[in-house]
Amino acid sequence: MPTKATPRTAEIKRTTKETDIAVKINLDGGGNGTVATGIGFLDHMLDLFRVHGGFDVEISCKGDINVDYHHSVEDVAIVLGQCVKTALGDKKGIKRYASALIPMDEALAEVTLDVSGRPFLVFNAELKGKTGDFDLDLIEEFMRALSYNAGLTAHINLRYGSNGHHIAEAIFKALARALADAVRIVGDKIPSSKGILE
Ligand SMILES: [Mn+2]
Repeated sequence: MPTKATPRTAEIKRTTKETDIAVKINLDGGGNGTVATGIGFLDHMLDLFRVHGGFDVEISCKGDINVDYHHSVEDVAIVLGQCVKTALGDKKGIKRYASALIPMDEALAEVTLDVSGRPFLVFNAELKGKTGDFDLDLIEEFMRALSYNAGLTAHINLRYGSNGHHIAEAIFKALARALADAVRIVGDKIPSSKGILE
């Protein structure tokens, strides 16, 4: 059984013509770390992910933000997802399923996860327009890239809310808390009747 003594960690670097990214994660950390993606709002969301998940996270990204934020947002999610999947290893002893319902002022968001190894995203949240200079429709792109590369089945449902900043924040906090709960070690078996989780 994985113990506290063997923290589940991963570190991945990825360089393309569009972005240059390095991500480090410890799923059994204390919420420490630094995030520097060159995009203020994304740094804010990833800091929430780090703190509310209790994950130690180091993220750096140098991306083609002269174009827009799309490549950087998506590629950070790809590498973060790959790190989560790598750190989880064979998933022995994890809780696997978890859900979090998190309010942020007038917004209430629910994230339900299955650490199944089978990627799937259901995203029911109206997020249009901008907050600051950040296009809010990139949140769905982020969640798709993260869930596909981490091997998560993720259902993201906004119960209600009107302010784009609040909605995004409620979603990231709910994601972090649901993920922290779903990857928690609660036993010593692989939680699947197949005996394996990809
Ligand atoms: Mn905020």
